[in-house]
Formats: sequence, C-alpha cells, structure tokens
Amino acid sequence: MTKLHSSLGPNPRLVRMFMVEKGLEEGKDFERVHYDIIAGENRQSDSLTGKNELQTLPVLELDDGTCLTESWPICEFIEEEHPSPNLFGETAKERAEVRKWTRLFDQECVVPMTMGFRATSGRPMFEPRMPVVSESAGAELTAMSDAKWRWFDEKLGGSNHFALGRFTFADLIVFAFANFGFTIGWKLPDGTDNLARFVDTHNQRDCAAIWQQAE
Ligand SMILES: N[C@@H](CCC(=O)N[C@@H](CS)C(=O)NCC(=O)O)C(=O)O
Repeated sequence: MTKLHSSLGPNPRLVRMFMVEKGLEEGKDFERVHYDIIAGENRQSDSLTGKNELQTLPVLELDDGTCLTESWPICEFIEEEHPSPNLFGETAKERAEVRKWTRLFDQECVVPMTMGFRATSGRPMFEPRMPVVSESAGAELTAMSDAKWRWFDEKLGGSNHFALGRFTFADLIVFAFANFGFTIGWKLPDGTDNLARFVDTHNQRDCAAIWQQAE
C-alpha cells in the first residue's frame, strides 16, 4: 500500500488535506507513517534518509519503492493518479492559473512566514536543527509575509477562491498555511477580513478536520 511518511507541520498536513479532498482514506487507500519531529525522529532515522535526503516530511512512498518528496509536487502526482475531483485545473491555461497563485503564495507568504517563525518564537526548536536568520531579520521577514497576506486579501476581494472561481489547490495551500499559523499563535494580519471570511468558509470542508487531530 502507498505510504505517506508524515509529521506535525503544514506540509504533511497539506498533503493529508489534499487526500481528503480526493476522497482517499487513511488505512484504505494509503498508510500513514508518523515521525515525531519535535523529538527529531526524522533526523535520526536512517530509513527516512533513504527516502528523502533532506530528512523532511512529507514523503509519499509508492508500491514500487519510489519516494516522492515536496508537498506541492506530491499533490500534483496524486491529482494525475486520481483526476476527480479536479483541483489543479482541467486545461493547460487553467493549470497555469492555479500554479500562478500557488507559486506566488508559496514564495511570497510561506517562505518569509516560516523563516520568520523559525528565527523568532520558533527559535528554541529550530536553531539547533538548521541555519536560522537573526531575530531582527526574522521580525522583518514576518512583516514582509504579513504585507503579502494583505495583498492576497485584496486580490481575494469578495470571492472565496483565488483561481477558476471554484475550490482549487491554490485555495487549499492558503487555507492550510493559515491553519498552521493559528496552531503556532499566529493571527491573520489586521485588515484581512476577506481572508478571515475565506478561512471561516473553508473550515466547513471535511479536510479542515485534519487540523483538529492530535499527531
Ligand atoms: N518544501 C518541503 C518542506 C518540508 C518540511 O520542511 N517539512 C517539515 C514539516 S512541515 C519538516 O519535515 N520538519 C522537520 C525538520 O525539518 O526536521 C515540502 O514542500 O514538503
């Protein structure tokens, strides 16, 4: 059976949410292998190194032993294997639109947000594990990310969808990382009422339950 090597954190949960959206069930369609990243289990495990040289989660291990890494490409792989419901777009133009919003969000919000967190409130956990920027640079990165969240709020306007006028991966990644933020004490920046409405709306989706589950 396909194995999803998983842990606490937004990236594994993004893939798990995607699987819920696809109607794929843990125990039936895939097996989940959990790593305690707080205890550094992923960094001590030789077996994970063999699957992902970066020792991060998620890793999707296929029946033939192929190991796929990086949450977004894993989700695109799942989409190709399970085309319905469509979450990346039906045509090349639609896919370009979904990937545009995903890329913008990944680069402009996720990167500064996570680097900022690792250098400030997350510092005690991350400093011993990986290079982190200074606390003041971390605060600047958080401010840059907040400014981009506001830009996303403006782009969203009265809609609850970033692309194609329907639920896509672009919405899922924004929703997943907002929920991740809430678990670490982050709040939507002031002046992002559209995003607050977006989160409230998508909290009704089945995939939102992933954030209520203890690891
Ligand atoms: N770019 C990767 C990021 C993977 C990543 O950083 N995963 C985190 C969990 S959200 C992790 O494994 N952290 C534990 C560690 O770095 O030791 C992806 O998209 O999957």
